[in-house]
Amino acid sequence: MTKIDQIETVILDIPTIRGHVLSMATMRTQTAVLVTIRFSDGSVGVGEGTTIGGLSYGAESPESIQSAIDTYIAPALIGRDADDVNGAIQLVDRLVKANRIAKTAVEIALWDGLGQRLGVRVSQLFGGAVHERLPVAWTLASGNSDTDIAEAQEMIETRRHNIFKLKIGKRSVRDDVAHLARIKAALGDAASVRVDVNTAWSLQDARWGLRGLQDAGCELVEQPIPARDRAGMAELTRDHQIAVMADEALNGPEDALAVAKARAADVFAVKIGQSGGLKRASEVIAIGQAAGLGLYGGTMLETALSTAAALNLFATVEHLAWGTELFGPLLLTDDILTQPITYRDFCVEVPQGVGIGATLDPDKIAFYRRDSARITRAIAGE
Ligand code: MUC
Ligand code: MG
Repeated sequence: MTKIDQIETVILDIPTIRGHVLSMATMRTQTAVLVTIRFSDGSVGVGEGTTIGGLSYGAESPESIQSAIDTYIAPALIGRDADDVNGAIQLVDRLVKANRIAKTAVEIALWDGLGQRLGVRVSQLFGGAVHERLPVAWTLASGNSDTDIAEAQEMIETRRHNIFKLKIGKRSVRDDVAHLARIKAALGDAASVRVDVNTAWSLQDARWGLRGLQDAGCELVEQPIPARDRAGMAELTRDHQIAVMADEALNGPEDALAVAKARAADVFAVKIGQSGGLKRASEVIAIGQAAGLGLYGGTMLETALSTAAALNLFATVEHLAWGTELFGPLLLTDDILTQPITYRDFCVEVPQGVGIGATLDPDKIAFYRRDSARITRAIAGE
């Protein structure tokens, strides 16, 4: 039996190409928790757990992700059967409440290791890829409408993106609607324009704001109001034609079922980290599909590592009606893989390599690591 021998975590801080202005934080660096699992047969799996803006987006921070893994998840898994990924997921779910991003980082590394040992892509472990490329959005979040328009036009000209998500919610609703309207008018039918409010509006703001966005040609609004206000989300979904997408409201399959039952969204933003891993994300997808909702491949602005993992899962999904936003690596000044993910013709390509298809560049890891690695090891003889 191949065993889980050693689990190592490292925090990486990588600068972004520009300030990324969200309603709750402005990002100038992105921080990823990198997990490396070494197995008794010499195989290795890698994973990543990443959030946005420290503790401003959700309940986990990079530091809490690292400490949850080092203190609770890694000791529970050391010495276990490496191929029993479902057993590991179920054990960790029993021992550790919430902490979905931490669980995801470890789970990705387990799937990656299994794929490496079997010589197959992780998509194969989920039944096989039915897509090799997926549409990919870009987020306009410079904080300035003119800069955003120039950025979008360049993306369209170079055929990198023609779907744009605007980050709004920091300014007044009136100013945000005017910002969207200017951008949509400048881009016209060459682009699909959507917004993400990241929970910043009250229900009152949203009642008015959704009408303005819709009239200006915006196709979709993501999480306009707080995640817990399911009744408010249901009202907005019912009363407006613009598609309403749930993001922060979706923390795993249980939330997915509750949101679907309440008809509290038209679309699910499926994030592997927020779902609690690839397995739980596949369950969120199944619930969305069964409820007849649209699906969107979301991101926590992860590096190419987690992006590769997400691509392996999303490649197996029959229909992602709203495409994906797996552009995380492009927001960073540097790539941590030896072979970057390919973006072309408005799409992102599914990696071809075994496992998640991501080979880390050791020099880049050494350069961006915040401090020395923390390692949990099997004790000899155990
Ligand atoms: C979010 O809330 O969806 C995804 C793209 C982006 O720019 O921010 C993220 C997080
Ligand atoms: Mg969002």
